[in-house]
Amino acid sequence: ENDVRKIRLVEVPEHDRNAPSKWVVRGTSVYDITDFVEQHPGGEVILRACGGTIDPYWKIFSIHQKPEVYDILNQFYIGDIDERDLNESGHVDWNALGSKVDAVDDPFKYEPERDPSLIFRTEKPCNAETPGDLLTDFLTPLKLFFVRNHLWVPQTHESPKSITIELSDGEEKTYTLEDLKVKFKEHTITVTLQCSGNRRSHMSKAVPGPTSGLQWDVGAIGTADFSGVRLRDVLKDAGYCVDGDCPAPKQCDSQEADQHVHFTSPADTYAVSIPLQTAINPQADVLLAWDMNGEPINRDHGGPLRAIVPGVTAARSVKWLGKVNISCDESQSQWQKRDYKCFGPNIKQSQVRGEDWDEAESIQETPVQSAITKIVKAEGNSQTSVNGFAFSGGGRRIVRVDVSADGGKTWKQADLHNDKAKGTRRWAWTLWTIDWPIEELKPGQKAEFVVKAVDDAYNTQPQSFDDTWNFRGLCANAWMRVAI
Ligand code: MTE
Ligand code: MO
Repeated sequence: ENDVRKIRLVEVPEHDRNAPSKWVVRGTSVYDITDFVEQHPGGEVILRACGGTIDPYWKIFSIHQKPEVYDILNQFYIGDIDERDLNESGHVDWNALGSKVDAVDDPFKYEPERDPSLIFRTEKPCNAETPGDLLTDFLTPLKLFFVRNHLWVPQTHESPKSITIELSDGEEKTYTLEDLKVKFKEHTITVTLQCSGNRRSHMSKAVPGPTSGLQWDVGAIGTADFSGVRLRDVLKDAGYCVDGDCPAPKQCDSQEADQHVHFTSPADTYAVSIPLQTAINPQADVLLAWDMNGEPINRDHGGPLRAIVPGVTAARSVKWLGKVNISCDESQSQWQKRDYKCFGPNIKQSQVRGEDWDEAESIQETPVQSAITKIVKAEGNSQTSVNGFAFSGGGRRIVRVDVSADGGKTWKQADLHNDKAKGTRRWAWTLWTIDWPIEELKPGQKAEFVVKAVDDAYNTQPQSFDDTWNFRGLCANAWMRVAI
């Protein structure tokens, strides 16, 4: 304990965002986070706290207040504030520094209003899902559409009103929303967006144990008509050769010759990428979208402009989109490199090192999924009606939904609703219903309804979560069971 380095408070402001070594203070401990800044999930915002205390920020960004985050910070511990700079109650006497302690502007002050029937998993940032029994419309009503924000919602004046396309040679072209509307053909496609973490709470009950992340039930999913222009058309206009006599594509040094398209939201600093092959494929329907169910995309869902990547995990459909660029490598962001990847069921989070993350595959197209959303119990002589959705990634249609009332011993096929979806392939979920005659549900005995779906590649869902378990609880798609 004598080895603890004692740091005088006046030294702290010298290690601000512009200094070569950047410090933050939490409580009375000092951390040199220079090497962490680049990996910070929230991006550059961490720089605001450098040269001062991180405490007021963590009060606002309360997602930091958990052991995993304390562990990360502890790796960068360098010493304690000298006792001479503490007040009688043992706290750092920041007042001694005078003007150095600015009030922290709370970026969550300007969040939009939200429907109280959503289930809020966190408030700041807002992560809210649709209750299952309200997921019964083919097109999800906008006010009920799940919200998944990693950070704050940009204010209207902060969100980009134009989009800059940067090609691999660095050449840039910028389009305002108006430019996009007048220059290119408008397309409307029906797309189901599903968060990679949907049904995570179900996976958390599997034998390997709890998973880390927001413990969603079935409602981190929704379907809407999105209107906008094809990214392919815009890339072509910006000078990228998409068809005809194209020169040989740029040679990339990385192992995969494939290039990637990055989507960046400058306002909340979120960024991810998709394969260039998906972006330019005319059958993939990737959009720069401004309308959702016929209305301008609202603030929560990424308006004025967001990327829509159909059939791909919703994390790639970047909201408040401002920049699109082509690169030899995947996006280097936290959300591309250190998240949205599944490891084997034997791997614990603490075992995974940087190289392991680099080698694991990013989730793009998602596996076949289904869920029971609403059960209407039989009254008198009627039938018990079981309802749900089924969905598969990559534009694969749902061809069959099997439902059991006895825990998966015997099965029947559900009626698939005949909702028409717009788009080159099937990017939307299929809703289904099955009515179970009362006499087939043994009186006095508990029924356990189970659902599994089959897509047009004859992929189906795993029976249990035990063997697809991964510590982040991603792609949770085992049979769904509901006992009544
Ligand atoms: N885009 C930005 N700019 N910031 C975000 O936090 N979250 C992503 C994606 N796009 C996110 C984003 C994730 S993980 C999901 S699941 C979807 O947006 C959610 O879209 P929604 O909130 O419109 O339902
Ligand atoms: Mo997500």
